[in-house]
Amino acid sequence: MKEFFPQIPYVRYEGAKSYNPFAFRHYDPERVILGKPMREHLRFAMSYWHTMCADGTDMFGVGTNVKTYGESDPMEIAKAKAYAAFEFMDKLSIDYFCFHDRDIAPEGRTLGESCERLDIISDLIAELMREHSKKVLWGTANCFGNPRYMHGAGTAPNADVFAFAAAQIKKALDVTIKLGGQGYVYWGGREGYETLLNTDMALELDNLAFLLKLTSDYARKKGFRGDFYIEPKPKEPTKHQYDFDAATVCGFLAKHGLDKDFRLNIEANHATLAGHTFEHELCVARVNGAFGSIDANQGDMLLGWDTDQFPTNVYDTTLCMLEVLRAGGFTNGGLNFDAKVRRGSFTWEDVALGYIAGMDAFALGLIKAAEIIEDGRLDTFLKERYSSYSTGIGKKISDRTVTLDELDAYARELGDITTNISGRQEYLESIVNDILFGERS
Ligand code: XUL
Ligand code: CO
Repeated sequence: MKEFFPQIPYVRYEGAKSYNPFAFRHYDPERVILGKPMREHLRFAMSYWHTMCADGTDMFGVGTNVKTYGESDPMEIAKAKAYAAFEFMDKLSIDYFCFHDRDIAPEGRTLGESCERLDIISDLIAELMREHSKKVLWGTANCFGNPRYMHGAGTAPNADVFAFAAAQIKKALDVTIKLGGQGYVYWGGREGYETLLNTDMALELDNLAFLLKLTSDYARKKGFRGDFYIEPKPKEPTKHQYDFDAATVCGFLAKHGLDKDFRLNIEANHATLAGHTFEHELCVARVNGAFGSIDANQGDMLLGWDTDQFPTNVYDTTLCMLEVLRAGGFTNGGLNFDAKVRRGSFTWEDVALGYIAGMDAFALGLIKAAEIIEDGRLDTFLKERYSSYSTGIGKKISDRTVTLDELDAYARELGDITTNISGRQEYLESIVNDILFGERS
């Protein structure tokens, strides 16, 4: 078997003191944290599009890491890419991958030809998955790249485009099911608008919901038992993306009766583009019963677009993993590295080093989040802060047994309120610092 990446060794855990760049310093897959091995907590996935396809092309220049794998015919490239993908996952100890239909097989001249190509490549991928013991975290359809989707897919003003998108998603679901995918993501690539002057928002949103319903019902009928995820993003490529953020998506799902069957795939960089923290989006998902999966990356706070950088900020990964633990951990979801190396990091070694950095950052995040929970000071503070709801009038409010007249009478007796206590934000932030960097850590 041809080796595609002789320059990348099999990456193993060597401990925090290791200076070997091709070693994990923190990700020790079998280490048990809060009763579960790290590998099961983190469920790392490789993104096929960034890792195997994206070559660094930007609007100012061509690719810097050409990803044709020694082939020139598009189907031969797709096959070689599949072999390369499994070698890469093996070397990085990654158990899952995520893909768009068009990442794994090139689009044909007709929908029929595209589907045939998908059949051929997904047969090969199924075989490689068995051989290498890899699993699909989620699949999806690229309904944004082809020019036909210039005005959107489910929200297109052209009914032919809606029909094409529905058919494309149907096939992407077939392939995801065939590969045993544990989830299916809908990222509304161009589901949004550039100007309201040419947009019928009500019609577009209703059509989008109908597309989700039609296709998700189809998958359930075909026996798909995994999760459907919506991936919120506020802008880019369109000026306004309908799936703006977690709260907007939860409202949309509830309005259209889709909330029972859909969860969220939260992406760090999308959260910050929406003006939220990563942990805020995860918390909104959790409290709405919609926590599902994560696209792990980080943005650049000085830039206004989706830079999809490998996540290295341990403060953020810690607060993220705290949310994941509070949500009870992943079920079908996991941490998909929707991340790419910078254009100047143009070698395959850089791609491997990017993954190592990201996996170690999340391993550290998990370790530190578990320490925060075991330390208990944050949880105790939180419980105490709301303790007025456990007794007296607060208990009646909690039990929903109080009447407005009762509250009125009670409030009149209060005089001025003297029972507020400090929020202690600075102290709480210092606890997090102690756990991350303090002497005891
Ligand atoms: C785009 C993005 C996508 C989705 C899958 O910003 O995040 O790659 O994750 O379509
Ligand atoms: Co993403």
